[in-house]
Amino acid sequence: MQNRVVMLVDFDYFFAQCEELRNPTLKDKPVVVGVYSGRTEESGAVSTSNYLARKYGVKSGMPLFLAKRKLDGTDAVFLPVDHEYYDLISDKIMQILSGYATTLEQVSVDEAYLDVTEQVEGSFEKAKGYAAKIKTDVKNKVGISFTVGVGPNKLTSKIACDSQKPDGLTIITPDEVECFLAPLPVDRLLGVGRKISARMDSLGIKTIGDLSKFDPQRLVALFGKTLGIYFHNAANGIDNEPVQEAGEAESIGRIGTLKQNTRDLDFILQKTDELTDDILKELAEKNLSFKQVAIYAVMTDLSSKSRSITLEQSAKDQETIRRNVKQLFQKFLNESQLEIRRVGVKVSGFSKEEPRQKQLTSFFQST
Ligand code: TTP
Ligand code: CA
Repeated sequence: MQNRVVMLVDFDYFFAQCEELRNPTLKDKPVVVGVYSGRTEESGAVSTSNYLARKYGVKSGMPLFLAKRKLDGTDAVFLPVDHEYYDLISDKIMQILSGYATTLEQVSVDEAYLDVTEQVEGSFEKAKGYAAKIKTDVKNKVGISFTVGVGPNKLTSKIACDSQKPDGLTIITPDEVECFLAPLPVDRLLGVGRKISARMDSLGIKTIGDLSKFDPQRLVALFGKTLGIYFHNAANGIDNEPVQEAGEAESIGRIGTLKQNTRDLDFILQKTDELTDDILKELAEKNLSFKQVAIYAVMTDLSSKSRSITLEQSAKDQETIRRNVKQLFQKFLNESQLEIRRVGVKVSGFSKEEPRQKQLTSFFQST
């Protein structure tokens, strides 16, 4: 059997990079994106930060007041999380990535595995150029950079990806897997948390290499059959988990920048019509109907707002999206004074079209 070529794509400092994308003046400043708990002005935690802020010791999960203290005296910018916006950017990138792979498995808002075995004909040499091409394409189309790890399975590509960030590209061929993994600390393996790594440490297992040489029967005796076998295989770079398409996307959205800032409804609708057509293409490909339509607007002061509407019945046509987008923007313009800079359209609440006959049968079965 031909070996697999699996890629892990992990977007760099994602939330913070999205913020830099909509406001490029942030690029040379430390940027911290956080969740504000609202109790006091300073209470909350850091979601992520750009690499400049990380140089000052800012880390994900850190209390915001601590991050503020570390960045004292710099021109650091603190922003609240804007999931709607990050989701739109993420959707756009995932859509591009899926065109480059036989299967794409999205694991989080900023991470996806791609099985590209066919595309590169099983060659890791070709995979290098292929990964570089995907990076350039996404950079050109969306403006976001990411890191890629390539290996013969998910386990290896994940660890390869983590080994060099940001904007990294690390390739581990099947021959290199053992040497690559051996010197790494054992807690780099998925499933080896603090407790287990402490236990392994007491057994003299510090590196993945140590674990790979440890008697597998003893591992089973110590950790149980499932975990014991998993640890033995993982340490030896063995992982047969396929790259699996997850269920359908929860939403399909597009976002675009207007040629000029405006409050003119017709001008806005020209852009949203373009975005709508793009969404319709994807809906048709996936044979989906939607039940919610949402709009998104980024204002000239870079604040952003979204509005949505739930339909009485699922729909899949252009007219329904256009009509609701128009209504939502009409209402929105009445409520806001600012000019709009970027606009987005999103549909969600999907159902798959079923043949009428099948619908009837399931109706009778359930009564
Ligand atoms: P990560 O991929 O862990 O981090 P990152 O993309 O910010 O940085 P990099 O990959 O370059 O190291 O997480 C992805 C996003 O998830 C991140 O941008 C923000 C969010 N996140 C949190 O909200 N809280 C957290 O504790 C972590 C780790 C991430
Ligand atoms: Ca990331």
